[in-house]
Amino acid sequence: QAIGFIDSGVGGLTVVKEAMRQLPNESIYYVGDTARCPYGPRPEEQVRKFTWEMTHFLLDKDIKMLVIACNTATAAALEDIKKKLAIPVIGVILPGSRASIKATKNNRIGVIGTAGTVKSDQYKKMIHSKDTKAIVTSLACPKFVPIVESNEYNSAIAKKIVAETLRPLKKDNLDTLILGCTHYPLLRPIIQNVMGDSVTLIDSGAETVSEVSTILDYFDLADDSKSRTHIEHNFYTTGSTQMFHEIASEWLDMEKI
Ligand code: DGN
Repeated sequence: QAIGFIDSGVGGLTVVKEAMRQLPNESIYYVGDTARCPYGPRPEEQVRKFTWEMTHFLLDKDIKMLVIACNTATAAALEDIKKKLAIPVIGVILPGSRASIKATKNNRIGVIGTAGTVKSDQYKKMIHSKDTKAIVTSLACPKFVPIVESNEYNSAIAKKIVAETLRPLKKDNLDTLILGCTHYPLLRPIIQNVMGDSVTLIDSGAETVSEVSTILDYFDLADDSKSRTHIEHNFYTTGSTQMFHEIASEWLDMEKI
């Protein structure tokens, strides 16, 4: 049985990349709702509906665990989906929050994400529920996802937009910045360059995969490498397969997707 991953587009591939590294014996089913991306500006109710649609698609494939590899969808739908499914379900916000508390030394944490994620205030709430001292600054970066989805994440225009968007955060003396959108790790080198080396970037997706591993072990669901005949990775998109394929094969460094 495979682990299911869902995202509004290619962003969840950053989580899958980490899963392939940390959990090389696991099969993966991925669905990206590229046709309806971005989710960021959509009403919460609609994001919840779309997230359920992807979830049902993957349940039909008989997955053993679901990773909501999208912050916007996690904020809108995790609690609802978790309550209703019999398999383990995990989102990306709690693992990212935990990692930021661990990383910060001056208790100044920044969060960047979509408008939906920032509006939900879930990172701030989560961090404060664990560590009341931290000062959390959030910033919506609605221009970032379209740059990634159009495969321009290495371009000069990407550098310009990231620098302009993150400028307001520079005055906050942050030592930790959560990449609160799974698309953002593709922009990581540019974000790091803009924020400077003194700021630790937290990739919520990568943190999530460490927790996936713990959950698989806990429920005795991990695939035993010795008994495996082959590992299968299946990727689905609701949008252009060509663009998805280009980004996926480059990002995941896989010939055959
Ligand atoms: N990758 C998604 C996230 O982590 O929030 C959002 C992308 C989007 O739909 N704007």
